[in-house]
Amino acid sequence: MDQVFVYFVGTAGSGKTYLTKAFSDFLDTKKISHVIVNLDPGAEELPYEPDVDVRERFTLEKIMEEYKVGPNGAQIIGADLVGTIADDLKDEIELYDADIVLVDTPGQMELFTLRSSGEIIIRCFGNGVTVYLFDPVISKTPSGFVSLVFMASSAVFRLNVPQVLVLSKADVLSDEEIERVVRWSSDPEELYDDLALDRKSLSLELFLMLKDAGLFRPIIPVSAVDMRGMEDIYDAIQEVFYGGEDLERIYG
Ligand SMILES: Nc1nc2c(ncn2[C@@H]2O[C@H](COP(=O)(O)OP(=O)(O)OP(=O)(O)O)[C@@H](O)[C@H]2O)c(=O)[nH]1
Ligand SMILES: [Mg+2]
Repeated sequence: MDQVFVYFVGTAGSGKTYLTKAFSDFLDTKKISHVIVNLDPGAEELPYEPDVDVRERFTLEKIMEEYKVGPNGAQIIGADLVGTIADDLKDEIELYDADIVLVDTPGQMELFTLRSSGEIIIRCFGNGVTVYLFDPVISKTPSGFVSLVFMASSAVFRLNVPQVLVLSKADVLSDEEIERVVRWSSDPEELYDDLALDRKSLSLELFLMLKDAGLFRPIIPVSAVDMRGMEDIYDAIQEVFYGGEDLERIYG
């Protein structure tokens, strides 16, 4: 059975690192072998122990010193450098012979999705799915939610791998807010109706097209604090690769 690579992608601070940790804990309880790869050279403290860590090769701090650039320039150089060591990272990952590889991507999603490194990594590693995190605070307004749908769609266009949508840090939202976001994600017409009149420069047809293209999909509320949604992420990944067949049975 081929390894499955799961990339946690989302805007800065959306909860990628903590969700990586939470999902890893969940896989532990299911006794599914997995490794964690940290691709963020700027990560300071991580809540998990990475098995493969890009910081062993370079850190943001060292890049700033060596290239005499500020933190933003260093992020860009760091993202490009990650692409150059894709083969080495893959070799290191293979030593573990794990069934699932969780990949925690760098802070700013555009560095991973829009620069070439993300695509290089994903092509090199193979068999990937992205878990795209919707920031809860941005997601609660209709215009914020629409904006995140476009960003998530850009990741699909760019990386060309299946995507699972999750509503991150659901514990900070009320049940009503969560239900509303979930309804928007499955019913573009309701989202369109909830958009303020002055924001309706986007046509309903555009939303419906996105839905037809599979870019509007039911979102999974998740939380690294109360662990909700882990089983749902797992099921969604299985659905992508095995049409719903249980990974435990396949690997067992
Ligand atoms: N309430 C709540 N807070 C969370 C959750 N997940 C993460 N956080 C908090 O949100 C902040 C950012 O979480 P990270 O997981 O570091 O987010 P990230 O996307 O990896 O951030 P960058 O890599 O810096 O872009 C941290 O202070 C976490 O404690 C969650 O499920 N619930
Ligand atoms: Mg992080």
